[in-house]
Amino acid sequence: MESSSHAASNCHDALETFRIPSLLPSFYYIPAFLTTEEQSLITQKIPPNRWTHLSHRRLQTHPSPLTATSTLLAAPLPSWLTTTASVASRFEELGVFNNSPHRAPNHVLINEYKPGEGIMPHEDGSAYAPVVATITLDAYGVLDIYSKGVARSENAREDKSPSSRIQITRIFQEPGSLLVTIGSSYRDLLHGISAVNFDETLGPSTVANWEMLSEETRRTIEEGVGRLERGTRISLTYRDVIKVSEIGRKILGLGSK
Ligand SMILES: O=C(O)CCC(=O)C(=O)O
Repeated sequence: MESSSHAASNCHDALETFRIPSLLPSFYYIPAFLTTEEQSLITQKIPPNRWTHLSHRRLQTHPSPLTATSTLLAAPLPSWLTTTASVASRFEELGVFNNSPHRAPNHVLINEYKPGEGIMPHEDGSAYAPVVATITLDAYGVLDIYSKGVARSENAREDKSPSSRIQITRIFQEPGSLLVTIGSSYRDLLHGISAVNFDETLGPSTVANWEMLSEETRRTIEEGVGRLERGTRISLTYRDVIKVSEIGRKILGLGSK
């Protein structure tokens, strides 16, 4: 990881180097945030018995799912999610959570997508502070970014089907990369991952962070004339849940993990 010497501050100075220039505002792409060895150290620690199987992916939630009132029952994140490869310290160096209420992540969703799987365009909502740090493990991903507007059909009724969304761009996520989404990028845009076996037409005019990708990645894409075969990708999305209840700690004695 290309680290910064900036001390953590109230803004995101250390992240500025990594801002995706063609995308305003605040998407940051940090290539090679983790080495291949660090990625497999984390992958090996993902508990095999915690998966929830959804129609187009499987999911784990740590330390626990939010309650019906979008509250997190206070409990620490499993230490392997923060200390392996010093992930939490690296977030601090970059100042990723400097402006969030707890100044650190308290919740992690782990998604696994096999080739042909994805997630519909959506927003992450107000339960979380507007900052998400996404680590990509094992295989590349392509995040589609959409405006919240929808195309209107001839009879002027809103068509909210995925194909009617207005796609703005795509962000290519190399294995080991970190993508940080902050502020209005979080609040005002939708994101999704198309459920395909191959990504097509990848290139400088369609991928917002093309210039930030490694030469090897760009060469591989160019050799495939913009076409790339999906592998199985795992994503770790670190967030800060705004409402935290201490009741779990008090009643259930959580927090000893
Ligand atoms: O896997 C990803 O990179 C995106 C996950 C996502 O959009 C979500 O969990 O809301």
